[in-house]
Amino acid sequence: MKEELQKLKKTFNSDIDNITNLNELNELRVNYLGKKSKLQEISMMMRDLSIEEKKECGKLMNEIKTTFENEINSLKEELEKKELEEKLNKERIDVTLPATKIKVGGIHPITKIINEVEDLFISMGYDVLEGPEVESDLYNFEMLNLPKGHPARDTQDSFYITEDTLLRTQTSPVQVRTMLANREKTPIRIICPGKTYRKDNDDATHSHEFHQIEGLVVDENISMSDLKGTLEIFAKKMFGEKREIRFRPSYFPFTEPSIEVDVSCFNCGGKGCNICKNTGWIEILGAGMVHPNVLNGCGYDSNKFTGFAFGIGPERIAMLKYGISDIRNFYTNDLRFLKEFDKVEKVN
Ligand code: 2NL
Repeated sequence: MKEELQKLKKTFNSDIDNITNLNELNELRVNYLGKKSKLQEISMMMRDLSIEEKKECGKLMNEIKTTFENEINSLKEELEKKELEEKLNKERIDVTLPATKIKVGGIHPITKIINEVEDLFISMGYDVLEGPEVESDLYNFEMLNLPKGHPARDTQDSFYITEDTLLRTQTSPVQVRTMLANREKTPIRIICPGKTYRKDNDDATHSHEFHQIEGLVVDENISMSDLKGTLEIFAKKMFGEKREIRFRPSYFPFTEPSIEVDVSCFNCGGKGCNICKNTGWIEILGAGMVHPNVLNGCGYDSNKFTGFAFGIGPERIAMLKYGISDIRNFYTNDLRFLKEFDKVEKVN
């Protein structure tokens, strides 16, 4: 029996040498220490031995069993460590690899201009108001001193939806609505940004869909000099602190007097260049004192209240400020244009 045990030890030694992973090791444990193992078989045979022999063999058997267990356990530890290391090696992450680029959208140039203008006028106490793009003929034309048949309606060829609804040609109907809702409550200090529509043939400088930011101030004792001071602040903010402005007489049905406003050229400073067409001045917007007919029609007694209004074209401001020569760039959504533009921050 002793020989049996020695033999078993030998085969165990050679078997354990061939173990390469935990599964094989587990099999080995079942083979050598399990209920149907060789060791168990030998211990059954011990029943027929004498007490002396039982003692001796039992001792040897326990020693062998302990050796098996110890060897299996230490190999188990070794293999577990090895498998963990392999796993960690395989799953190693290279933290120095460049990260996947996440594409972020930019702010559209027109939105940028509108935000900038809004911020400026909010800082001067104005409210920002929006209104419907589908308007009534009444608010879009009639209340703005443009009765049916007025020649200025022809120059604003419009998209009519029904006989008396249309896509607004300017954002002034928002201001009309505001005055009507407040009736002699003053002051009114608002700017109204938004989309506007005119039946134009699109080219480099015309678009049938464009934006406007209109401003309106109504109170007692509002004069042309308030308008001039306000627009000077606007011109300096948008085109640089050194800018000057000048007023030229003009005509709009809803203002009297009406003016066009020029800013001294931000490119040549007034000397003359191709941007200002050698005049030293660039037209930036139209404005005027609110026509008495508009004030009266909207519920403000024109003998008591006066006001100024102005209309800014964000497309025109963006084209000047960022040197864009074709208005269609704003609407064709070419990412190369929008991306390129997003890098530009400010003139002067
Ligand atoms: C332009 C400049 C302008 C106004 C818009 C306005 C609004 C009300 C009353 C009086 Cl409610 N005026 N807006 C005034 C002057 C000019 O826009 O180039 N328009 C075609």
